Amino acid sequence: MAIRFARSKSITHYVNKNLGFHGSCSLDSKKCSFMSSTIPPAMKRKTSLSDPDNLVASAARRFQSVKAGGRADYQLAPDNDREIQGLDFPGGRVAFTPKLRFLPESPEERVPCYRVLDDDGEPISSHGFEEVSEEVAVKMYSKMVTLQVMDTVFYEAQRQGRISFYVTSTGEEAINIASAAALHDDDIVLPQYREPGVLLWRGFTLQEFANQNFGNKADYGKGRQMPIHYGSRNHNYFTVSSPIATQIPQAAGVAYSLKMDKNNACVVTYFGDGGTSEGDFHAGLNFAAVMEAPVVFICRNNGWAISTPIEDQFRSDGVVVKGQAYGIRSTRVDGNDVLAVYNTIRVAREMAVTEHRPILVEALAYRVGHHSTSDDSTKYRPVDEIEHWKMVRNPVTRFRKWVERNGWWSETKEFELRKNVRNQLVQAIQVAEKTEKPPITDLFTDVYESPSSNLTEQEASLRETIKRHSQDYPSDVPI
Ligand SMILES: Cc1ncc(C[n+]2csc(CCOP(=O)(O)OP(=O)(O)O)c2C)c(N)n1
Ligand SMILES: [Mg+2]
Repeated sequence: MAIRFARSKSITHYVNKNLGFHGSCSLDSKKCSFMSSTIPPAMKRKTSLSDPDNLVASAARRFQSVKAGGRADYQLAPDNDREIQGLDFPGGRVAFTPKLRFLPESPEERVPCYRVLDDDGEPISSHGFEEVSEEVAVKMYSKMVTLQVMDTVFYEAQRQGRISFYVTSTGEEAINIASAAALHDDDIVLPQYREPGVLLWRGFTLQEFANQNFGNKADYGKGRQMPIHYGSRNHNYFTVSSPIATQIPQAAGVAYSLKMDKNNACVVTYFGDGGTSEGDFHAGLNFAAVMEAPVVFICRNNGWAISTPIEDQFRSDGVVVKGQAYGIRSTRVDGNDVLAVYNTIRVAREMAVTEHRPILVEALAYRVGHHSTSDDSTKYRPVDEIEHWKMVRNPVTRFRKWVERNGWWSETKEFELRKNVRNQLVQAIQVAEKTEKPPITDLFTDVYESPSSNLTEQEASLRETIKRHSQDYPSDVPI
C-alpha cells in the first residue's frame, strides 16, 4: 500500500509537471485488418477532438504502452491547444466525461470475416492475398485429401472395433492444413485434438498415426493415451492433452521462453469455441498479452462444443472480440477458405515473431462430423444443417475448384491420390495392428527417475491381479 501510494504520488508529480507537454505516440498501423489491441472499434469511429464525447477515445489512442511493474508512460499527443482533464491513473491517463455512458454489450456491426475465395472457389478480389505457388497449392490440396481419407479409414476402423476411439476433422481441413502451411517448421504447436493435419503437413507418417491409434510399441506415448493423442518431438508438436484448454496458458509460457532465448520462432496453439469458456483461455491470453509473448492463438470456432451450440457458449460476437479486451491484436477469418487462412496465419506469425506479441485468430468453420465416435450429433442438430456445410461449404471442394481452374489438378490425379492414400492407410493399419503392445512395465516409467513406493506397490498389485485372472488378460500385451 505504501509503495503504491509513493508511486502514485511520484506519478502525480510527474504528470503535473508535464501536464500539457507534447509527446508523440502512434499505434502500429500495419496494413492488415487485424483489430488493434488498444482501441475498441466504437472508439475508432469517433475521431473528432472537438467533440467532448471523444475525450475517452482520444486519450486511449494516445496511450502508448505500459509494462507490468514499469513506470507509467504518460506521453500525450499534440492536442490542438486543448487541455484534456483526465485521471492520471496507473496504467495510463483516462479522460473525464460529464456523460454517464456504458459501453454497449455488442458492437453495432459484427466483426467481418476475411475471405479470398467465394463459395465457388473464385477469388473475390484480385488483391488482398498472397498468391501461393503451384507447388504449395498442390501440396495443400493433397494433404487436405489425405486428411479426409485418413478420417474415413480410421473412423471405419473404430466402427469395426479395431481401435477404441476416433475424432474426425471433417469440415476443418482448411484450418488444419492452411495454417500449418503458413508456419515455419520450428514454430512450436500446442494442439487441442482436432488438428492432426498440422502434424500431417509436417511429415508425421500415416504409419506413425496408425501406431498411436493402435497404442502399440512404436507409439511415442507407449500406448498410455487414448487414440488421437498424437505428439512428436521431431515435429515440434506437443502431445494432445484431453482436458480442454490446458494448452492455452502453457502456450503463453512456451512462447515466453522462446522470447527469452531470442528464438526467431513463435508458438501456435489451437482450441475450439468451447475451449474459450475455460478459465485457462482467459489466463492464457492475459499472460501472453502482459508478457508480450510471441504466440498465435487459433480458435477453431466450429459452432459446436459436443452438443452445446455457440449460442449457449457465449453472448459476445464470437471469440475475436475477446482478444481486444486483453490487449491482443485479433482477426476473424473464413475457416473454409484455404487461401484466406493461409494468408491470415502467415501475417499473424510474422507479427508475433517480429513484434513479440500475441495474436488471436478466430477461424469460422463447422464441425461436420460427430464430436467423436462416442457421439451421435443427429440427436441434437438438424441433418439439413450438417448436409449444408458438408456439400455447399465444403472447404476441400472449394479449394479444388481454384486449383483445377489454375490447371494444376485433374480428375485423374484426384483418383490416383485417393486410391494411393487409402492403400497406404490400409497397409499402415495392418502393420500397426500386428505390432506388439508396449510391456506392462511401461505403465510405471517416465514420470519419476526411480519409482515412488506407491507406484511400486501398484505395479506389484497389478501383476498379482493379472496372475489371478490370466484368462481375462489380453494375450498381446507383454507382461
Ligand atoms: C476440462 C474439460 N471439460 C470437459 C471436457 C469434455 N469435453 C471434451 S471435448 C469437449 C467440447 C470441446 O468443444 P470445442 O472446444 O468447441 O472443440 P471441438 O470439439 O468443437 O473441436 C468437452 C466439453 C474435457 N475434455 N475437459
Ligand atoms: Mg467447437
